[in-house]
Amino acid sequence: MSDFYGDSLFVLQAALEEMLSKIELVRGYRQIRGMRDPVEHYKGRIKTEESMIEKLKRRGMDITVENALTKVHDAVGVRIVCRFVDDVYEIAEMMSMFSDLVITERKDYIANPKPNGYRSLHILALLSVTLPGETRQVPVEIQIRTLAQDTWAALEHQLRYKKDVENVALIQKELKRCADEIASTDLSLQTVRDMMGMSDVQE
Ligand code: 0O2
Repeated sequence: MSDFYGDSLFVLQAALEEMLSKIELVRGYRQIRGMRDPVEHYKGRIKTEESMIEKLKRRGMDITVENALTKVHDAVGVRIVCRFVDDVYEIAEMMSMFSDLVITERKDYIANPKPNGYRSLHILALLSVTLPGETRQVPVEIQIRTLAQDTWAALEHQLRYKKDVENVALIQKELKRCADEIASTDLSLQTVRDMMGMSDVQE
């Protein structure tokens, strides 16, 4: 990946490590207060060179590292998967409390799903990465969603890149139906959890 990102790869890696450690901090902080761990799992990645170049081209931008790090916001991305919808917003709230992570944009595709049914909360932020003698502002994207939303997104993502799939229109329609059912079931599960008095109990 250093072919495209060059020396900046080092900074992106530092930013990714920092983001993953912030997620662990949030979990630990809640744990010592006896609060439920809302994070089912999480992962992070540096956008591949191919994917970054494709995105720059799609947006009609020059293929430069400068553009990749300033105009595209997800060179560094983390995805946090939660069990319940309210966990998504709780984690978002806690991630926004770090003074070295400044939120620049919030895209709530749970409240406002994409036409294909995609649901997820996206937070774009600038992370201050401190290096010897300098501090860099690195754009990062935080995607937060429920387990069911994540399963849906992974399947839909595969459809995009899979070639020779028959009945694409039918599959898309079915995916949209699943997305709506998931939204409804996610809320029902949350209601059941609350009825059980488990909204903030450590398991
Ligand atoms: P990858 O391979 O996951 O990194 P744009 O990509 O320009 O349309 P923008 O402005 O960067 O969109 O932000 P947006 O739409 O919020 O999407 C950013 C990322 O969210 C995408 O990154 C996907 O990871 C995810 N995403 C957004 N919409 C969908 C969707 O309909 N289905 C799925 N499965 N994922 C989605 P990339 O760069 O597209 O891809």
